Amino acid sequence: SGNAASTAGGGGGSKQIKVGFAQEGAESGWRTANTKSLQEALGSKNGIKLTFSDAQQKQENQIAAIRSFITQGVDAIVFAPVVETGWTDVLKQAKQAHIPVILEDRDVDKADQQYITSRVGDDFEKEGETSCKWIADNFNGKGANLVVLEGTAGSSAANDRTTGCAKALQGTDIKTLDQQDGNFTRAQGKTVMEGFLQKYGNKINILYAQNDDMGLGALDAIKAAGLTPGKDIQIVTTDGTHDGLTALANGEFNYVVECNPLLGDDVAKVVKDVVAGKKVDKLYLAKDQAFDQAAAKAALPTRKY
Ligand code: GYE
Repeated sequence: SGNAASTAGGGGGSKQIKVGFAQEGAESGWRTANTKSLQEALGSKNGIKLTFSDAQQKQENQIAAIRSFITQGVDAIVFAPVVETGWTDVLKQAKQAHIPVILEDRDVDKADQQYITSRVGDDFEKEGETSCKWIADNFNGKGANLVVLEGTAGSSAANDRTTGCAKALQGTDIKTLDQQDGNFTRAQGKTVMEGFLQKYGNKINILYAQNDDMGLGALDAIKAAGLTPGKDIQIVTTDGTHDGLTALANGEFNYVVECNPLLGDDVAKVVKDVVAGKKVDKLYLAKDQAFDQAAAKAALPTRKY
């Protein structure tokens, strides 16, 4: 009969899981790959019905999206917090509604950890440390000058990369001339680098851009100033997107530390386990590697993002 046919179908009779995913924006190549990974995994192949929202890097938009997921009565909320602080009220509301909250990518601060079931992400502090260890290894003892394009002010990705970098530079003679927020975008990476070049001219030896996109934007500014990126100014970035590794293979970047954005499958597994009442870990960290120019050339043909 019709009934037998419908219960025999793919889901085995188990009902769909409703998930609301509040993404923080669409600012970078990393973010594009991350959104795609989550949209694929939080879909029918895992028995999930997804509601997606893009907050355009604005906390108030992200809070509104989470509130609407609570009103809709989703089974789980996934979100990538644009900044670390300011979530307590909305997270309390989710708790009162008995909706588990799973972070993907960035973290919230200590005070709000009590409302978080689990986080799937990368180790940003280690990324910062790896980036600046390369700088220390190559420039310590040469009286070199560094400028830093930081990611979105108040984001855990930027805060932790800055902390990790400071650790690696401790005890070296590398001087940080300036560090400013480039909001993880190409446009702002370019504008802020133009300002650095106007202020410090050819005193700058090294640029640490906390993501590929800001580094790519800075390339325009450096070339417009008549300097050769990768030579006059050596450049270290984070992410390892296709565009970033291409600049590295071309000799315009010098070192790229990976930040894996393909978190969707791990997030889907955590969501399914939590909804099924299974115990999950508080933290799932992705594995990241680092690339020099030769490694980038080797990796590019099979790079997935
Ligand atoms: O490095 C950057 C993106 O939070 C790890 O956000 C993420 C960062 C990533 O805009 O490209």
